Amino acid sequence: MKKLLLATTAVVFAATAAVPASAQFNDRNIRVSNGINADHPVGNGINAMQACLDEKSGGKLKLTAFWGGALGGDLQATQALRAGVQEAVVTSSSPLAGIVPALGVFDLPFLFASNEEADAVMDGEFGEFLNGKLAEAGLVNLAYWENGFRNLSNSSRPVTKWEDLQGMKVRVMQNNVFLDTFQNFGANATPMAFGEVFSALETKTIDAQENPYVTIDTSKFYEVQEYVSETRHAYTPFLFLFSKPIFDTYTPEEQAALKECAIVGRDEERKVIRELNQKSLEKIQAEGVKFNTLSPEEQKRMLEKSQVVYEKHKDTIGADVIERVQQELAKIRG
Ligand code: TK8
Repeated sequence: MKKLLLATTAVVFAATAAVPASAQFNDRNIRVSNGINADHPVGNGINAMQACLDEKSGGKLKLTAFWGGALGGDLQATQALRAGVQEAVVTSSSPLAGIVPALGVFDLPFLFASNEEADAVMDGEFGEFLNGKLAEAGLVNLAYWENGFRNLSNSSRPVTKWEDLQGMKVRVMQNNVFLDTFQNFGANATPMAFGEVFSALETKTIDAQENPYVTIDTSKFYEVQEYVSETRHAYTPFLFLFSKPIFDTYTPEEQAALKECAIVGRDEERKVIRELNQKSLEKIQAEGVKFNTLSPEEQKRMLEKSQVVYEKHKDTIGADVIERVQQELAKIRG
């Protein structure tokens, strides 16, 4: 009997040690806003993040994802985070350059050449440096996920050189670097929230838009576009942002779990999106969209043509910020 009692006490002790005390984890419903749809790899990332949170918090930290802009556009959702009325958003950095100008660095045309370069910059010192600026604006960036290299789709003609963009009505994100980049190529650039893009393409209010293949696939832009050109003119990260006013009320254990699990989600999302990229392109083509690539010479020409955009936005983004990222890239490139 005594032996049994001892054994039971040991089990009880072991259990209390393993399961976090309730003060460390509270029931939290975390609303996560997304502009893209649930079948985008961000969905896989959120599932992986949730599994990680379940394990760490004993089921107390719950993510509820909203898709297709159901909670409003990226910018609107981000402002709700800053005001402390919504917990989280997965957003491209670009629409937020008005809030944190340094984020505009990622919009500079042809800055990154590969996923590996982007990962190294985001997950390294430079990413941390920008996280500091986001925190000052009331935003905690839990991790950098991937949106990816952006390509152009349109309903008019194949784009094989920048001159082909002349007069084309191109939707750009709400971001001045993108606006100037496309205007500089002679396009009629129109800033627009992501949620309006499909119907604007459908009604031919605009001719073109630019996004990674996975978005052209999962947001069904291929239904209302005829050409896709592999321009890879910019890489945009997704930021997994949390409201700082809300985050600051969470316990240290909750905060740590969110940060660690956002990294788990990031790794899953990046893995899935990179597998899907080629498949999405194949699907878009199978749906009848005509595909072309750009020659390396043309990409170089476009970069040269874009130097005025680098110059023009140097002061807004911060010359120090641009220098910093270029130094990082030089290190990575060896
Ligand atoms: C999704 C957006 C989108 C972005 C854009 O919410 O606006 O074109 O690339 O994927 O963040």
